[in-house]
Amino acid sequence: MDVEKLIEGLDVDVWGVADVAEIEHTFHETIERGKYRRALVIGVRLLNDVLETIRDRPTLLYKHHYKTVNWILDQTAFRIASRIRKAGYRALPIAASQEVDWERQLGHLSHKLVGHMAGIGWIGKSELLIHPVHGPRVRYATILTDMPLEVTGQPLESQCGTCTACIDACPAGALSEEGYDMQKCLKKLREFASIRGIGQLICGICIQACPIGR
Ligand code: B12
Ligand code: SF4
Ligand code: SF4
Repeated sequence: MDVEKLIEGLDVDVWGVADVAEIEHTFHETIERGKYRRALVIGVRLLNDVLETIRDRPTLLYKHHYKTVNWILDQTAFRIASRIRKAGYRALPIAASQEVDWERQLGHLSHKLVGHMAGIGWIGKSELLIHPVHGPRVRYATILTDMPLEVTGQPLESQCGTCTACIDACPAGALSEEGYDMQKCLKKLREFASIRGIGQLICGICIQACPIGR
């Protein structure tokens, strides 16, 4: 079975397949080594109109959109995993947004890393996965499987060039040409989470600032 068949009729805007052998050393210890061969990453595009409501802080509309897209991704990953299971293979869906190590701020695996290795995009100066068409305006989930899916691509070179829009826009000073300062970003996100009705570690300013995909 190919990926087109697995995602038929589902809300998937972007997808790619990476070789697990190259990245499984980065997975959380709950994921058994050698059990899976492929990582199928799926992406759902965010809506411009929602992102345009973000100026200097996350809005309630963005918070709801974030939750809705995560829910769609998790449902879709489950449905794909079920199709894989019915075809006789293993499948482990990894949530769009779930932390497993709060001290180090880690998920079970990095969707950005899977996407990067599958050739979906590059890691931009914002530290986000930048798709050549949709930019950072895509959220992701991953399905691990032993189904022998074809690996889709090679990591893309950065095409950020001289752009510094995300660096200039970040209210925490967390972005620079030298890299991303997670502690500064996290501090700002905690501040935003305390705004009435937000309650989530979200921001969206570096997504909204990127000219790619706007
Ligand atoms: C914890 C978490 C956070 C934390 C910590 C962020 C961080 N950088 O680690 C906090 C709360 C601060 C945060 C903030 C945000 N997050 Co967040 N977050 C996550 C989460 C749940 C886990 C990330 C994780 O495990 N990071 C650990 C580090 C080690 O990995 P990484 O940076 O993802 O990947 C790098 C390393 O793996 C490294 N690497 C390590 N080993 C190797 C080996 C090889 C061979 C290579 C090449 C690379 C490599 O390269 C990778 C690429 O940079 C993911 C969902 C997920 N499971 O992926 C979402 C996720 C990364 N967040 C996302 C988003 C959008 C945000 C925010 C914009 C908030 C918002 N939604 O409004 C900000 C953006 C911050 C920024 N500029 O990066 C999206 C990114 C989408 C995209 N297009 O890139 C994700 C993927 C969620 C999703 N379902 O789409 N996040
Ligand atoms: S999520 Fe907000 S605080 Fe964090 S890097 Fe992006 S713009 Fe800066
Ligand atoms: S805003 Fe510019 S520098 Fe930042 S990720 Fe997008 S293209 Fe790259």
